[in-house]
Order: sequence, then structure tokens, then C-alpha cells
Amino acid sequence: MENREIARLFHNYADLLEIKGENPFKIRAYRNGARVIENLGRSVEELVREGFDLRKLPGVGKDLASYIEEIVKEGRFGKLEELEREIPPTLLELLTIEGLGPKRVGVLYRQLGITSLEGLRRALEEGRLEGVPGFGPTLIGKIKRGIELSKKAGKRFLWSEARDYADDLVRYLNQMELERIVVAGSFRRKRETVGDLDILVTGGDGERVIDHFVTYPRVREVLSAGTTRSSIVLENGLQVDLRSVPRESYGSALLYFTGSKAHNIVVRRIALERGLKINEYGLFRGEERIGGESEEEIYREIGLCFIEPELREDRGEIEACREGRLPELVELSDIRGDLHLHTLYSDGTSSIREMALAARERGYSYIAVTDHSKRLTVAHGLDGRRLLQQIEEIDRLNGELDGITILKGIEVDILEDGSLDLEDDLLKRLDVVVGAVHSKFNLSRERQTERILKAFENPYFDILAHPTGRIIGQREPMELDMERILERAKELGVLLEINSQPNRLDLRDIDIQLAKEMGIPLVVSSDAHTPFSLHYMEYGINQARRGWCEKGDIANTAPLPEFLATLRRRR
Ligand code: DGT
Ligand code: CA
Ligand code: CA
Repeated sequence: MENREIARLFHNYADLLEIKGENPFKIRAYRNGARVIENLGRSVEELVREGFDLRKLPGVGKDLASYIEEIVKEGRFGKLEELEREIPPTLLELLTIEGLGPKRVGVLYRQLGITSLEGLRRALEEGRLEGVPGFGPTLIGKIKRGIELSKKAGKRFLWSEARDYADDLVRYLNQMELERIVVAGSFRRKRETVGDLDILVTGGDGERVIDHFVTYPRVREVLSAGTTRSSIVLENGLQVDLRSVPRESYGSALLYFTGSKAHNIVVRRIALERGLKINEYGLFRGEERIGGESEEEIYREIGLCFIEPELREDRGEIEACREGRLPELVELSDIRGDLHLHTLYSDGTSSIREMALAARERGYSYIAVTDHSKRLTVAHGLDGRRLLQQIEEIDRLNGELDGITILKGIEVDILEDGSLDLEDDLLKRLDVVVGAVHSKFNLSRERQTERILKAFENPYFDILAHPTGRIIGQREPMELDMERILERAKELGVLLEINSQPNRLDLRDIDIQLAKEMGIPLVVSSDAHTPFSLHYMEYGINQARRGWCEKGDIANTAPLPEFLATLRRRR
């Protein structure tokens, strides 16, 4: 079982306990346990198999350790099943709606007998939430919008989640002697969410491959199993289509199943213009097969350059190829520093030193510590006094540590009126000021835009973090005049962040492409709250690549002195 699945069981348990109104300490213990498991960076299943003493993990005591073993060994969590007989587990659906946490869901359950999303929808229609203590008109409006959004999002999976499952499945398929295994589709194009996985294999006997595929231990359901193709549904609900194709068709099948559909249509048309035909089996002139073994070959034969999967969206990639201006996309290994991360000072799990060492381990030469500012009380935001303490600690650490420079920073709240949550006297002492909106997401487009432009006027404002504020599947991007924001950022030298948190990925690819065209430097940042989650950087890089970015478009690919020189106050 994936760590993510194990963690999910503990999260569910904690949520149901909280809905029930149980002791907060107990709830926190399960949540912490879940977080430790998610961020372990090693398979818990393997640890159990190796007989590792789980109590050695931070935050894991005797009870939790025995539950983890039960889950891994027996595939069930008895305590959760017990609780689910008491509290309907369908209540958990409600927690994905913005504005609804366990406490409020508990109220809806006890006072109105609501047990599911469908029940909530009906209660809203009938106006039954009005008058329930704590549920004012603003909150009710927010819940209604949240339900709409979750309907619209449908059942898509974050790329990061799909990736964990894809990796494991590919490892499993590799137990057979196959020539090639590749995950195509939107996954290969690194879209922020994927509907399903499309796997191609070559070599090996088709039927045996399919037999092996459908007996993968994490299969929930086998939808179909033929001699060359099969579809399954995994334990988390993700569908996987597998096709076994002959070696000579590998390239054409890969091109076809990588998509996007829109890109394929253009490519096929270009082939037709040259009297050629492309389908998933190969490249043909009349009846004669003239190619299909590799994508490179097919693109070449029809007079195109090789186009990276991330660019195959019919967003100008063909013209760019013809005009010789296809980008050479940025890579994870180009990144030299991480400019947005949290420590124990606010809502991170680790010390500044631990974060710095983990960053050095990843090969970075600098990080900026950017804890929250005081306005964000839920995250223990820093006031002036604690920020000064942090500054001192960073000076000390910089004296001690080799190979990494720690920049002093803050993730300062942009308040409703566009002012910043800390005084200029404090901001002035920092190396990097990252500004972000964490409240009032639903101001009008005009006011939201003004708010951010006003924040830009502060001379210490360096980087706008997660610019649209969206949470994929949960919170819509703020209403913003993105073009005006980009124009002003360019005038003032404000940088824009691509936030790498798997459910943020903010800026969105189209905004990134626009920013790049306008020549605005971007940074890709992990927004890590644990040392392990520094690896989120990869997801932000995916996003940057989908936005056509080259190394030179991303400021934190530069060595420290050059990076600092891109900040407005040093220009
Ligand atoms: P998803 O799964 O919704 O995230 O998006 P995709 O792009 O992975 O779409 P999917 O799984 O339906 O199909 C995989 C690829 O197969 C798709 O990107 C292009 C190709 N494909 C599927 N259906 C068609 C079609 O009707 N016409 C063409 N030209 N290509 C198709
Ligand atoms: Ca797909
Ligand atoms: Ca598919």
C-alpha cells in the first residue's frame, strides 16, 4: 500500500473523530502520524516488511505503530471501520468543500442529519441551512460555490498522486521482460491533473502482459482484459488503460496516445498535406508503411521538429517549430535555490538548519526562509520580535554551514487594502520579501487587482507568491486582471512565483506562458513545510515547462549573486 493511502486512512480517522467532537489531542496525534507517513520519503510497507521499529519515527507511538502494521499486513484499519459504523463515512465528502471543516460538518450532521454531499445539496436547495448557528449568508454562499466547483472538477487526479501510482505500477510491470514501458496521455504532457493513465508497452507476449497487469495487487476492478489491451481501476479510483503494441508501431502509438487530441489533429493534417497518413499503427504513404518506430522519426518525416510532450496542446507549438523558436525547456537540475519554505517558526515541521541541510542535499546553493507573518494566526505567523529572532538565528547558521546560503525572508500577508502585514522597517532588513494573499479571496476583480497592485508599490515587495490563490478542485483562482498585474510587475521589477505545491500549481500554465512572452522573470518555489516536500519543486518545473519556460526565464536557476541582482531593490 502506498504511504499516501495509509496516511489517508489516518486522516479519515482524525476527521471522523473531529466531526464526532472527540478530544483534540487524540485527533492531533492521528493527523501528525498521517503527516509523518506522507512525508517519509520511504515506503512504510517496506519498513514494516523489514521489521523496522515504527516507534522510532517522530510522532509515532505504540498505538499508531500497531495500527500501521495492521493496515500494511491485513489491508484494513479496524478502529476506522468501528468508527464508520457510528459516524457515516460519507460525511468526509463534505470536507472537500471550501468553507466546511470537521466542526461545521459535525454541526450539519447533528442538527440537520446531513450525511453526504447529495444531502447537503438538497438541504441548501430547501434553505434548511439558514438559521443554523454559525452559518451566515456569506458562508452559505461560499458552500454553494464550493459544491459547484467540486462538480465541475469531476474525478480527476493530481499529477503528483498519479505519479506515485504510475511509478509503482511501472515497477510492477517491469517484473516481466518487456522492452519498453511508458506512461503516455496527459500524464506525459505533465498536465496538472489527469483523468486516467495510458500505458504503452512493447515486447513480451501481449496476453501474458495483460494477465500480469490485471493481477496487480492494487487493482480494485478489472474493466476489460483482451489480448493487447486492458483497463483497470486502482484502489484510489484511478483508471489505467494499457496497450501492448508491436515494436515497429511504438512511435506512432506513443504520439497518438500522448495527445493532446488537439495537437494530434494538427499533426495529422500536416501529414495529409504531404500525402502521408499517420495513425496509431504507423506512418503511411498510400498502403506503404514508411515509419512509426519513433516519434522523432515521424515528426521528421512530416517536416516538423520534435515537440516536447508538455508543448503538445495546439498552443502555437507548430508555428514555433517552423519559425525556429521552440523553447529549450527548463529542467529540475537547473534549479539552484528555493525561495519559499517554512520552518518551525510558523507552520513548518522542521528547524531552519534541517531545511537548509535538506536543501543542500538536493544540490541547492541557497534558500530563502519565508515563514508566515503575524496576520496568519492559524500558522503562528511571525511578529516583529520573532522575525528578529529568526534573523539572528539565520546569521548564526550562515556562519556555521558550508555550501548553502540562507536568505532572510518572509511570506508576508497582503491585507485587504493592499498594505503589507509587517512594517517597512522590518521588511528592509530581509533579503527577500515574498507577498501573498491568504484572505478575502472573493473580492471583485477590480478590487482584487487594485489590492495586489497596491502591494507592488511597497518598495520591498520582491515576489508575488501563488498569484491566483487557487486550490485545484477546491478553490477557484481569484478574479484578477492578470494582464495588468503582469504589466505592472514588469514595470516595477516584481517577480512572480510558480508555486509547486501539488494542489496549487499557481501560476497556471497559460499565465506562465503570458508572463514569459512579456519577459517577466519567474521563480519556481516548493513552498515546503517539511524537508521532504522540498521535492515538490519538480511539480512546479512541470508547470513551468507547460508554460514554455527555458532556464533563462526562471530566476532561481541563476547563481546567488545573479539571482539577487534580479531583485528590484538591488537593480
Ligand atoms: P485525461 O486522461 O483526460 O487527463 O487526458 P488524455 O489526454 O490522457 O486523454 P485520454 O486518456 O482520453 O486519451 C489519451 C490520448 O489518446 C489523448 O491525449 C489523445 C489520444 N486520443 C484519444 N481519443 C482520441 C480521439 O478521438 N482522437 C485523437 N486524435 N486522439 C485521441
Ligand atoms: Ca489519460
Ligand atoms: Ca485513457
